[in-house]
Amino acid sequence: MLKPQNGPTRELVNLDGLYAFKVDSANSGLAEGWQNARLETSLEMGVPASYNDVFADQEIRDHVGWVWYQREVRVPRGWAGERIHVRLDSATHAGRVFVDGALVAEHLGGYMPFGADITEHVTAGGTFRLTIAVSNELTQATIPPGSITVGADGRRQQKYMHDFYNYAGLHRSVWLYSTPAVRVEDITVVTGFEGTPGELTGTVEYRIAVAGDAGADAAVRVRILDADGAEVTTAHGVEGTAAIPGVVLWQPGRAYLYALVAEVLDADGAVVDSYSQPFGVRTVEVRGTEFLINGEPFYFTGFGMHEDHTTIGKGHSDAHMVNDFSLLDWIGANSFRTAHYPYAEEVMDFADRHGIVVIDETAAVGLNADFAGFFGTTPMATYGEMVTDETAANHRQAISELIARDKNHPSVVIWSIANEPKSSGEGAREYFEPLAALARELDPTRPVGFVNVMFDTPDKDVISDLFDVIMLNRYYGWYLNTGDLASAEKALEDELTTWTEKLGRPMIMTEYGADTLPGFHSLYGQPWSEEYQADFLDMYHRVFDRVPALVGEHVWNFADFATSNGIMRVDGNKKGAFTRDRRPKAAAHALRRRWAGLRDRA
Ligand code: BDP
Repeated sequence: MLKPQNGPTRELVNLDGLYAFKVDSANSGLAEGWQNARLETSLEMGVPASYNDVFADQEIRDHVGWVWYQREVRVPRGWAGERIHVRLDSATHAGRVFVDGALVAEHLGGYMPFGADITEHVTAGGTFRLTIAVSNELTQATIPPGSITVGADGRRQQKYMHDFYNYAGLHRSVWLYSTPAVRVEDITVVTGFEGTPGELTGTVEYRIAVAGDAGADAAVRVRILDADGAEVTTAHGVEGTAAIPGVVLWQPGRAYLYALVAEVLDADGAVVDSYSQPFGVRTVEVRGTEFLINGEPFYFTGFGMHEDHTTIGKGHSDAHMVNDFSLLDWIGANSFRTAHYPYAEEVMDFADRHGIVVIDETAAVGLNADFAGFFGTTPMATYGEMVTDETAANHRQAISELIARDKNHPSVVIWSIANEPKSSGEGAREYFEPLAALARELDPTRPVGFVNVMFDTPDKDVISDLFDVIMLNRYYGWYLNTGDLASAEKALEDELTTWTEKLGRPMIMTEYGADTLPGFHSLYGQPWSEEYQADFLDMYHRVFDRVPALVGEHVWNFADFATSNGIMRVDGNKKGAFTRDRRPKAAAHALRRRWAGLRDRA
């Protein structure tokens, strides 16, 4: 699944900006054929952004179902004879795309790109009406799951078992692009290296899929360019291995990117299509209780994050992204987890270019009936009741699409296939065994994991042995032993020791954190105070430093974020080291002392 790009044989037009916008209050737009005419509305909406917090209108914020976006698009006149495609980087959670009324693409799952070849529907130099319907509904079958209740007054309400607000809309860019009919459709790059330090040779195994009828005499050429654009080697054929003598490795904190330029050549050797795929040469491996990048032990410092900002919600914004990465750098973080869904491709590209390590997660969050009380949803007894075959099919799709989209990012070192699913009791193993196998089959080169919830301690969990790393979210001192860090310290260390004895695999603390009200100070170790958050993290760090198999710490969360309404949340989740508008709490300074110190010693 290649990201569209400008190149010698391809052109790209960005379709972000203002769209006519209409809320489908009765969810009747499809039946009434809104796609066939100009939307009757005076509202406009900016793309990319979540629409929920943009209007001063509670009905829009609380709407459950479809909303519609529409704009006119002009196709560049130079595109005659080319294939013309539309691409949405995401539509949360379901999208339908119409070109002058014709349905050209639809997709379920809110965090993945999709699109269509619309050549037959448009003309170069002409215009068309682009209409996009987006639904925010979550059901038992979707990833993430949810349920819709209907009140006595007929109002529909969306419930879900995850702790972040169900923002919706076109969160990422929309594109129109051209390609030749015969084109590079996909590229897979797997890297390695051999030799001794100072004289390393990189190995680049590549596989290229070509679409269209290339003809028997067509050929594929691969050119590998270094970061300055100088050609370092070439290869021929749709798959093969190229060597890079004197390779510069991609390393955490020291990124180095090459480009693999895949070219389809016609019988005369002329370039028909060309696609430039950035990649880094690095390896990832789990050995015993160690997590190795390029053969060297790596210790993760950083956060579970969220795509979340005031007003734009989950909308991608380059400036906000740069700000977040700048804060990660300031605090000394070397990594983050894309909790609890795949992030915008711009984020992954930025991490690649800046040497930030990523745990890449699917949107499978909330597959856990034990949270029903917390989120006020119906409790369910068994796995079968909680998830259906359709859930499993959508979960497989989520894993497959994530790996297809992100497989070439050197920054990605672990696939996280779920956050806090129920991993104990009947049905859990049957559900997860095929999913772990699928992730490994699709990418045999990266460790696979899931994030374990605090209820499913090593005595109860029945699936962790299926995975390469143990990723744990723990809240001793917050949800358990609230305000009692001495008891929490003992409980935490005991549990980590038990995991080590049970599985002997590397462990990453993927969440630990305490809600904190900025400006609330206490001499008495009171939960919610800035002092308590700092002491809480400090206690965890003491324990981590005593447990050799613990190979990483990701604080929950990078910044405060929006959640659904509930008596456990005051204006959202406040476990951020930064506030929602990215001001540091006391804990941020404490983390900086620890992590920047660790980084400088490395
Ligand atoms: C964990 C979840 C995370 C929550 C966090 C919390 O993985 O999404 O926001 O707890 O309660 O259970 O703050």
